[in-house]
Amino acid sequence: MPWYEVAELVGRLVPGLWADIFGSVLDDFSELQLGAVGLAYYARIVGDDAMYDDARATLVNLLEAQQVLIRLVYGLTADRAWIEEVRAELGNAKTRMFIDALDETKYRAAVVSRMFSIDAPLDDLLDFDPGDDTLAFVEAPLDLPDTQPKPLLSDEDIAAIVEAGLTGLTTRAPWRITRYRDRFGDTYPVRRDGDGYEAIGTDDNWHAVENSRHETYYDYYLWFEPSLCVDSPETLDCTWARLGCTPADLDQSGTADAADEALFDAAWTLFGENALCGDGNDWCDGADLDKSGVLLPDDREYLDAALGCRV
Ligand SMILES: [Ca+2]
Ligand SMILES: [Ca+2]
Repeated sequence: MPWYEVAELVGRLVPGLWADIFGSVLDDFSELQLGAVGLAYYARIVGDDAMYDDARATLVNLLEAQQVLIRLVYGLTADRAWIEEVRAELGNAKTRMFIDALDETKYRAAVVSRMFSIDAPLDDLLDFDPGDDTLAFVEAPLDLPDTQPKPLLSDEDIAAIVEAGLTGLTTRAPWRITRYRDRFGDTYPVRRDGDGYEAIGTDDNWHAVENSRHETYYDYYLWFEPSLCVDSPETLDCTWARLGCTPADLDQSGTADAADEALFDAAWTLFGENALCGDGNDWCDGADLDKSGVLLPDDREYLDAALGCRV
């Protein structure tokens, strides 16, 4: 019996446990994959063809195994009774994360595949929606209003948070608890002080610490996809992105906005789709945004994408 049939059998016997373990396995696969990707890039940089071939072959094997797992889980999640059992054991939020992680894994596998000319179905790229979501997340702080100080914690709150954190370490890193107790015993290195806190520094003295108003951002792949622009331009064409949004700012106001859209529309009406543009007509009054020599729908799509962009 092949290993994946054993995996499916176990999945049917203990759905909740299996889904929980599978989440960790997917994560481990991603780490291994990134290791192979890093090595392949390194080999390419230093010009070591043999190392590159080995790293790429490893990547192919990892991706194939991962694809088998992904197909297997999609098969199981399509079974309503199975997913209900998982939900009963893991709860709604964790089950949702499990399903979302599948799509994300499939997407990242497709991107990595295409970086190294390994076949991956176009559908698996999900129209780059996960990448767009990440970019929106990264750009969101630009519109973040002034933040307020966090609600202050009492000494009892602090004690509860630290103890809960220590309890969470018991199975994976018990030595960290020992080190904590050796240094602090049953006390805590942070305490309330008026409208802020005090914390013990490396000098073992208490120091004032302001109540944070920081927001935290973490756990995302920053610009995971753009190497495709170079390694697989047929997958991700960055020709337009390279232009930046300067050409879309037709009135040179510093922002691509509705005023530029109005100028574009006027030029589109005057010259018409498929009009020839060049120096003679000032590139169709600027509407031939990529100066391709022709006024095409992709000029309009570029303008639409650029709206709101600051030059
Ligand atoms: Ca403008
Ligand atoms: Ca054009």
